[in-house]
Amino acid sequence: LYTEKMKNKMFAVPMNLGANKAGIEFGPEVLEEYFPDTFGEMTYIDIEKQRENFNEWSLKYKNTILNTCEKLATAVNEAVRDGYRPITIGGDHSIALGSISGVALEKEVGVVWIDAHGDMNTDETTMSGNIHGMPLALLQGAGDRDLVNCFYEGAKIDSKNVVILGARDLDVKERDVIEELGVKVIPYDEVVHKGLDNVLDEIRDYLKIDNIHISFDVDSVDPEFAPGVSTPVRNGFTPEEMFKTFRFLFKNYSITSVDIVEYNPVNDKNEKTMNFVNDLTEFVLNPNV
Ligand code: 4U7
Ligand code: MN
Ligand code: MN
Ligand code: MN
Repeated sequence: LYTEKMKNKMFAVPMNLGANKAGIEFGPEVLEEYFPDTFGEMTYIDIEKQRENFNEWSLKYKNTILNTCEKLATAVNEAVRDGYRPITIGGDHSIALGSISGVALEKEVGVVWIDAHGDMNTDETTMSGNIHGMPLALLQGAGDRDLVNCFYEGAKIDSKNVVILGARDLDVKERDVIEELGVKVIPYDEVVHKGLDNVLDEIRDYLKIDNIHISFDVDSVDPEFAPGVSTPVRNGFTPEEMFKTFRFLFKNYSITSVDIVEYNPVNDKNEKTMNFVNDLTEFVLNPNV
């Protein structure tokens, strides 16, 4: 057992501006209402609307997102310094800029980014202008300077310590950013062809760093099992595969911190996604590996 028992501290960030779509902001409150035992102790980061420059179409709601990420980073950083494992419940994926910045000031971390998408766009490559498609590039120092300098100046993570797992919807220019930075991508296709066990062994050989932050986007899971997201993409993980992946990561690395993002209750069917997110969060809070 690699991961020591750590006290958890949970943060809720009801942000939807990074996705620019309604629904994701209700994630934390719906989870808290249905599963108070799991989500009853969350500290909410409130979202203070900032004045925006709407001529910057490629960075929608940049100022409000940056302000929120800096508040989250401050809270997460304090939790890490106090010996907690911060768990951030979204909200859209833009908030990972805050959570990871907060951890990275204290510890050198690698990142396993579990997602149907790469989230490696910059303001120059994006086709949507939505910042939730950019956080992983920003954390490596690529993209808008103000966002790159969130919480403290410069890159927060080293590209060689990053793995994107489960991708199946990468934009053409986003691929160039991935290639330039040299980020390892394991598309979901590869999981199918090689088998999950082999892919996980490959990650263990590749990521030569003890501290890992897991950034989990619910849309990594197949929409059959997790329809409650804003940007569903077919052919993704089964819930069983995701539990196996989490068990593997907790067993082999020191998991400093976790994000669980992009759950959208408005798009859910039969509460499938909500139940899955609760089960996964329960594992994260009490990982019996
Ligand atoms: B998520 C997209 F164009 N790549 O940049 C973009 F396909 O956090 C999607 O992974 C981004 O859900 C998805 O807008 C961001 C699009
Ligand atoms: Mn994402
Ligand atoms: Mn995604
Ligand atoms: Mn999404």
